[in-house]
Amino acid sequence: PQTIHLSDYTPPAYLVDKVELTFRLDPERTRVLSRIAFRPNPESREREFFLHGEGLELISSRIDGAEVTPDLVEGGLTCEVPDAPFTWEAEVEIAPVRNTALEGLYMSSGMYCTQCEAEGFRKITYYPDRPDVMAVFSVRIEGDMPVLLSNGNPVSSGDGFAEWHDPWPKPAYLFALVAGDLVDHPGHFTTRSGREVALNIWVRPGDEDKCAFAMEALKKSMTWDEDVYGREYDLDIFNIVAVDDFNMGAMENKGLNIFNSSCVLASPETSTDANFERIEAIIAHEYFHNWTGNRITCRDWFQLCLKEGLTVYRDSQFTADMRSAPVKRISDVIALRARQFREDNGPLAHPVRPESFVEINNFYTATVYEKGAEVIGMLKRLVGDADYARALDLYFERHDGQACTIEDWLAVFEEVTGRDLSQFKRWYSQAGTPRLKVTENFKDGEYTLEFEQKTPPTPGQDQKLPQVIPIAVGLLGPNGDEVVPTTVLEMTEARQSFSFSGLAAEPVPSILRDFSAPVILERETDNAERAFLLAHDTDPFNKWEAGRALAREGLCEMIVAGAPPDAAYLDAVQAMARDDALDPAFRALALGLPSQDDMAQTLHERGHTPDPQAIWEALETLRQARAQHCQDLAARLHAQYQVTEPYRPDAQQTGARALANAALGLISRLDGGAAAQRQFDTATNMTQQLYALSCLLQAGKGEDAVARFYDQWRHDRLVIDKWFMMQVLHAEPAEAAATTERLTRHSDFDMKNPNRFRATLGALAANPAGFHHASGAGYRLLADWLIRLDPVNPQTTARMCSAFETWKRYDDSRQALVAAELDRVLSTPALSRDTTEMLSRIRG
Ligand code: DPP
Ligand code: ZN
Repeated sequence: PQTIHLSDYTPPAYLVDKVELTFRLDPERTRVLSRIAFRPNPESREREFFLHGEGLELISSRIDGAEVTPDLVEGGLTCEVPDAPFTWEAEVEIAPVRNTALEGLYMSSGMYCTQCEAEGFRKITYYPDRPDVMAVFSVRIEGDMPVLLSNGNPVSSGDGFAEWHDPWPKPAYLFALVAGDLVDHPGHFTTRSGREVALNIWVRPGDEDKCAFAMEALKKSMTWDEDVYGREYDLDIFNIVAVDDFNMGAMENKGLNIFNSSCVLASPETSTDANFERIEAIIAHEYFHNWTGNRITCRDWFQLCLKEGLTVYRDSQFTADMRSAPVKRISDVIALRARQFREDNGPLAHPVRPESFVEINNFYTATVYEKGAEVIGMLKRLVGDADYARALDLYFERHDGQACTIEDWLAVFEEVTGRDLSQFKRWYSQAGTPRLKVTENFKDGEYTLEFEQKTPPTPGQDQKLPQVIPIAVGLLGPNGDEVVPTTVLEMTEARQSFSFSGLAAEPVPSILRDFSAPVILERETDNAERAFLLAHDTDPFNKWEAGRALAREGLCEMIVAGAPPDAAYLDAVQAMARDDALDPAFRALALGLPSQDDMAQTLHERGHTPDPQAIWEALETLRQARAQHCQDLAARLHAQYQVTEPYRPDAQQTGARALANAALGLISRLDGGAAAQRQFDTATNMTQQLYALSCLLQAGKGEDAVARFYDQWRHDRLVIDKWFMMQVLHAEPAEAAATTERLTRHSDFDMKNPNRFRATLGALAANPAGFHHASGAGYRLLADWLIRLDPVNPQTTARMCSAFETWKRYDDSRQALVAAELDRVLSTPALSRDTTEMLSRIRG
């Protein structure tokens, strides 16, 4: 397959002024008629006329009304065209019902829907399917479905047809069409300049009672974007549709967002608090794309972080404002380390703005999204809130209606602040997580921190240059008082010192507050100091971080040296959990332990070969010790934080339930599951029910609950996904592969549904001791399923390959087992471009 390079970018040869599409819907033979006004691009000297197209049957084509016979070539067609503006017309036939890849126009539970990002529109008709070609679309849909939707505003509709017009020029990846037997949850919003907007959430009949929360989240998002970024909505109608079969979480199509039903449908009985929070964030994310993504889009797919990094950053600000900022920050860092640091330290490492790809779908990654958002957070910290706001205003004003680059983005910051951001730009071009080593020195009242930064080599990048690192630091005095409040040090050199003078005694530093940069901090310190910071740090992130470090050090000692659980950690965590002045949500997070994968990363980082079984056992031992140590406290917390008011998925109740559940986790280690069984039997919401189920599975007492859970929820696809997932996640290491295999034979298992596939095989990858079991059964089972799914749905298959990305951390025997599986999948005839690229990069 062909590799595409950023450096090869050239502007499009032809621009599009206007697109008119007619769809005659039919599951096997949908006809798509296109009428497209082209003109030569004055900015390009290229005159070859090329249209992308994949899997299309061309019925007829005309230029300015005259029949033509184009050359059908690999990936599209070419044709002789006039050296002046002209009209292209084509009729093609496609078969949505046979489209299992879920890209382009496909069918899901009897409805038609589309997914065009990144390159799905070329599966609908011939078109210059690249984001820098923006055009105004009019769409006519013909079909015997009650609801017919497309982008923009409704123009007219009647028996078996509907017409839509989108006045805002857009790239083809934002095109959408939905047709089906859907019911509407309506709403309404008045923008601050007085535009009346009809809001709708469209779902399959039976799901209409699960839309209210998403509707409220949408209204909050619309208000927030006006208040915080000054951005108003720009059409008369905003539609959201829930679809059961969807490769991603959701898609920001102009005026017609399409959502994976798991990211929009919510009710207390069927959704956990975590589901509610995620739905609120994704509704916001897709809505915010209307400005950061749609009105201003990307010039090419290498610039994906321009819209995704910024939009993730915006949705994290939104969640911080709606809920608790510290809790959001801590949760984001946990996720960043789990997914992005893991990616950045393995064979799939790539810059926030990649320089080449084979299949762009493989670059919707934690690096582009989450590290891309971190880069924006750093930029804001460096320039300050006021200049950030000015730069964003200039960005929207200057680039509205354009397809832009990272250079355009940084230029508005340079202009507003007068700063030179050329060194900062390395965050976009250098892959890998910088290691930040710090040493300290105290003499005559002067305290000096010396930092050294180093980024390890990553594929294709041996040498790294120093990056700009904003390091937020505060200093605490020996009695725990803060003697120097948070200050942002701006590190630009490979090695650099910063001094604080006039200190009465040697302070304790709190470094990288609020996780001010996505780096790995390396500092020699001891558990006494970590316990001191856990008790006294005023920065909530670093307070949590201190507890996390204590746990991690204790676990390392247990795994590497066979030490018993660390008493200092047990005391410190108990003192923290007991402190009712602290936010319950924070305490629940601080009661969390590093994940198995986190420990494997840490051990590998320190030169040890991680043993997944030993990591699992150490975590089990520590959990058991903690349960014993906190026995009375756990019973008190579980009782005290029961919510008695009617269910609300807000930060306050969510925090209380999280702490009560954490306490139940401790209790279940000692009572053989009795309390968990009571909670399971009496639960009034999914947060309680699912957590109780997980405790029962953990205690080896899940059999009855698993059966009852299935009977209760067999009619609800999204809840049954949880049922599949829980059993795999909590299977003992030696049984995980067999449990997964058994579930793939269950009549409700359906590999064509990405949610179900991920709930089952993805859960195996998320059970590290099971997946990496020395028998190799986990590797073999996943490889079998990659081979099966690849011809059906390459995108979801390719995503799942990252389960193998850490394989070189492990021992020779595991490496040999993985290598054999990777080679077996790679040698499968007709393996997709998506999966081939992923596995070749992982294989190395
Ligand atoms: N739908 C995906 C997202 O919103 C891709 N744009 O991030
Ligand atoms: Zn996005």
